[in-house]
Amino acid sequence: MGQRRLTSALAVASLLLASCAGEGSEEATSPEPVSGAEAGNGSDVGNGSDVGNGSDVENGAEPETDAEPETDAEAETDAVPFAVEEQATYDSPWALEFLPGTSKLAVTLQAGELVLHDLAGADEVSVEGLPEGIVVDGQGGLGDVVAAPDFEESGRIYLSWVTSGEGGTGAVVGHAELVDSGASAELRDLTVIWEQDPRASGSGHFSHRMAFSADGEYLFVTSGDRQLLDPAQDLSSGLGKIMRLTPEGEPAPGNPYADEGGVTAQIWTSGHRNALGIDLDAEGRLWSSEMGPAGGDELNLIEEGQNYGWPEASNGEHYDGQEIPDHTEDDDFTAPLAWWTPAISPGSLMIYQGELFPEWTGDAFLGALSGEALVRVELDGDTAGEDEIWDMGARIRDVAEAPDGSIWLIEDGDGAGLLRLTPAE
Ligand SMILES: [Ca+2]
Ligand SMILES: [Ca+2]
Repeated sequence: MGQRRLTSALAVASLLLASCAGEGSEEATSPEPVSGAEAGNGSDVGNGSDVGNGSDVENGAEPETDAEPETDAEAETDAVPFAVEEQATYDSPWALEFLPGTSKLAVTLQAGELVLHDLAGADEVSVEGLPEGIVVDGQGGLGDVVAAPDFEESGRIYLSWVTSGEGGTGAVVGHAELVDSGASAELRDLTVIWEQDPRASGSGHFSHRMAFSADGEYLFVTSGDRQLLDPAQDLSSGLGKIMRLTPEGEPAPGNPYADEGGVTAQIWTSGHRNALGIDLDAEGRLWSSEMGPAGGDELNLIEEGQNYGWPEASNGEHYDGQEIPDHTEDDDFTAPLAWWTPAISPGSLMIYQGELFPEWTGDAFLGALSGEALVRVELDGDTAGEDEIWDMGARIRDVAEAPDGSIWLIEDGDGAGLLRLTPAE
């Protein structure tokens, strides 16, 4: 606790950006990285990706483990523009949420534990009354945690996790009242309000990240493609979509396919692979980060009814080398505003609204898993500009903004550090 870890890091080189539609179709045939990553930029992203080596691709499904990337490039160290202090460590944490009006940071652990970390220094508390039957396997487990817009009055939080049932596994979302007495804490009236539909076999690409709209009226939930690919283009399937729901999990009124009923009525956008990051900017625009296959990780501006292309278009390729046409201007898909090849594996997204790092207000921050980095992308209105990639020397699972404007990261895996970033002296 409080141990100071001097971070050094990579500098980095703006790997690319600017996706530029249109720029790429012929690059699809090239074995070279499609974009960015000039030789010697110090990035160690290697051939990293969110999944394995792709050798077990069968039946159109994709491999699913979070494999360690090759890290054969020499990292050129350089001072990162922030100081890093480790606050605590956890085993396989997944998500961070600062609880409004309190000194508490909620941390989910994939194995099915919710911990309250007190910024004021009181002992940590493990919350009682977590859901039963959480499936902890592969990418599955306890997932995201977000505070309801009226948390300060209601104490309500939303959790996502993976369950199994007829048809296989699938993500669910529930809400509960968090009652925190200081020495102990519990969830009351836990109610499941949404189930990923359909369920599927395997343990990958649940996504199940959540964010509330700026007015607090709607809950966005990312629903991954479960490594089945084609359902992402099928509006009768709930997979490969971003859903817009009421706070009780009903399809939001005014959704683009509201008249269709069923799961289709939940859909806000389609053509997603594994959207593990979602956040709003100060103007209320919704952004999402998405893991591509081999390359083609994306930062997307999420707008009603748009189709983001997967698996018909991607700036990456299939793991077995099979081409996927790159995004172009005239393919009827919405292209990413920033993208990365080779993969960095963005597992989280936070749009910074604080003042502690004034030059970064309004910018997007992505935690990179295989890239073992924190990535900043300059946002200006609805456009994305340059990026910076800072080597953190560990897979980054989530990124969050604290009430004081400091940036907090949580590493991935066992013994993962909870890191507080403040401006360098
Ligand atoms: Ca896309
Ligand atoms: Ca491609």
